[in-house]
Amino acid sequence: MREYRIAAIPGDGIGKEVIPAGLTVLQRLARLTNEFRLDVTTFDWGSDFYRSTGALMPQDGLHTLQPFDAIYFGAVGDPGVPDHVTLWGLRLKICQGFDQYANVRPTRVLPGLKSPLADCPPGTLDWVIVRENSEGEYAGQGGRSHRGHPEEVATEVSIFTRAGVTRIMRFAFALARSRPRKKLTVITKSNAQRHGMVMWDEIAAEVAKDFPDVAVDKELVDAATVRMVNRPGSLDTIVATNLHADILSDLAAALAGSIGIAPTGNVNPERRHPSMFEPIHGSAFDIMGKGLANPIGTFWSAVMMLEHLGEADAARRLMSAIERVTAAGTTLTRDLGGSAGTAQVTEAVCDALT
Ligand code: GGG
Repeated sequence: MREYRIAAIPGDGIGKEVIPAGLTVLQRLARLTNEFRLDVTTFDWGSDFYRSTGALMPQDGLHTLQPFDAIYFGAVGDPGVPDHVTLWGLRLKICQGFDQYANVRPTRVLPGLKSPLADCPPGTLDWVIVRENSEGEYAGQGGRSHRGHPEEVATEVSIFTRAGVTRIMRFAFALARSRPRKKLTVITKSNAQRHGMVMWDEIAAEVAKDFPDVAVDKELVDAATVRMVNRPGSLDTIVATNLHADILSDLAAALAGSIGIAPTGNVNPERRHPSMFEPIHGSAFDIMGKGLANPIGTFWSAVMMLEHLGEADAARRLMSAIERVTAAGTTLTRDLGGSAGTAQVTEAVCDALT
């Protein structure tokens, strides 16, 4: 029996509802397949932990997480704690501390669900967005002077390194190559941002030489939003900076039906550190504690986690169960036009597992 150590970090808000739901589905699947066991340790890190200790996670938190095979994460964000404190204190600390530089965000319209786009037949919107996850606009560099004075100045410095851009570009080209259409769109803002973004374009052209079978094109980030809406079928794999891809992937999720269904993997491709899987949505305090959260993004993230662990068959079975539930259309949460709650969707997906 194969055994995996999973660190579960529900975090804040609806993270505390969707992660237990995801663990229920995962444990049911493990029992059903009878081929692997999940040894789950849950950590109560997040904003409540911050209120009682002054930090979102313990000082030695990364050391604690290092032996795990994967991290299953919920969300961060709390109305009582500044967003930059929660984000940098937990999610980014793990992503950057574990060099999870490839943030993979698949988006497609699941069976039975509808895109808000007028002209989007099934199969048209099927993208994977690769978000550079270690530097760029999230380098954390900058500062403020003359605080509170009319002369106040704040700088937010984006840092792009040749090594950082090359490795994410190689990752994105390889991912594009593994998909049927073998197509990569490189997103920048290299008309206005004339240093780092121009280097992105140059490195993309260099890496492309090693992937002659991948069709590559370039798009400015503003034009990319229009193309996602007007010509969704013209895109397949997309690579973009930390900030650009964060924004594009929220749009992508909405165009696929709801941000509640969208998964992500924060991957350390060299496997020197555990990778982390989470829904892309945040803590959604407005619906917290009501049992209304859509757990599908968290279930789909579990599919990605299983793939990462090498459990391809279990991953396929879980994805099929999710798709059976969306296709039936009878047990959907409110964001998808239904009236079911988290618990009902969880039960429906468990029942659909074969
Ligand atoms: N599960 C994703 C999550 O908690 N996101 C919170 C957030 O504020 N993310 C911003 C970002 O990743 O740039």
